[in-house]
Amino acid sequence: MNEIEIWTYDWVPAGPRGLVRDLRLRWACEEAGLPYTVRTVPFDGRETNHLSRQPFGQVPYLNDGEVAIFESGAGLLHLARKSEVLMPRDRVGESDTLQWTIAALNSIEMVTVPYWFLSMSGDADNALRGWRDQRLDQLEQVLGEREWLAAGRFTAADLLMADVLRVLKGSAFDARPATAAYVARLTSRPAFRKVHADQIAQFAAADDARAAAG
Ligand SMILES: N[C@@H](CCC(=O)N[C@@H](CS)C(=O)NCC(=O)O)C(=O)O
Repeated sequence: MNEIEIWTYDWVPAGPRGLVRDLRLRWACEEAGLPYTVRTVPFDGRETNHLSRQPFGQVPYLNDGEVAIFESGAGLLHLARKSEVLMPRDRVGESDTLQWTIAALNSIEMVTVPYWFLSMSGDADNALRGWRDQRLDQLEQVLGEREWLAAGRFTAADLLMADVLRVLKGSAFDARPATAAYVARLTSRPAFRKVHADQIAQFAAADDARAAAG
């Protein structure tokens, strides 16, 4: 029996397919060889229908035996504690992985998502542009000097950073070749390609179910 259950929506519109953050957890399980099952909660009514499991009405969340955890970063670190593939067991390698995992969320995604949101809301050249570009330039420096963010090898930190970065438009990568190569390298991994295809196929199949239900 697969104890790990990764929860996502039963359907999403076309735009976010391939980008829903359950992909982070699926990807980690695939890399680590951890068996998992994907389960779904209705997208319709998401504001209230699973607040007891995710207090913001979002996905993903994860069950693993007695553990019930939300926030994709927390779920990822939970999985990383189960497999050395995702996080080294030595203190230095582990802390390196932890710091870069948090950096992906709290130094990069914390500006890329609000920047994207303002862009989508019609403010293409918004006030967050300078802040975002500064962070990406600083990361470009780092990635110009190393293949992996932490511990000298693939870890959960790379998985998360690549997932945060891959949503950026091509122009963000134009003058940042190390970042572009890094994202290309990570997203060409077989585990990523599998879960990306799986997520898109799952939501496409849900189109048929919705159509049948009228
Ligand atoms: N900080 C949360 C963000 C989760 C999040 O933004 N989830 C999106 C899907 S990727 C969602 O559920 N959006 C629907 C909504 O906010 O109503 C995490 O990393 O888990």
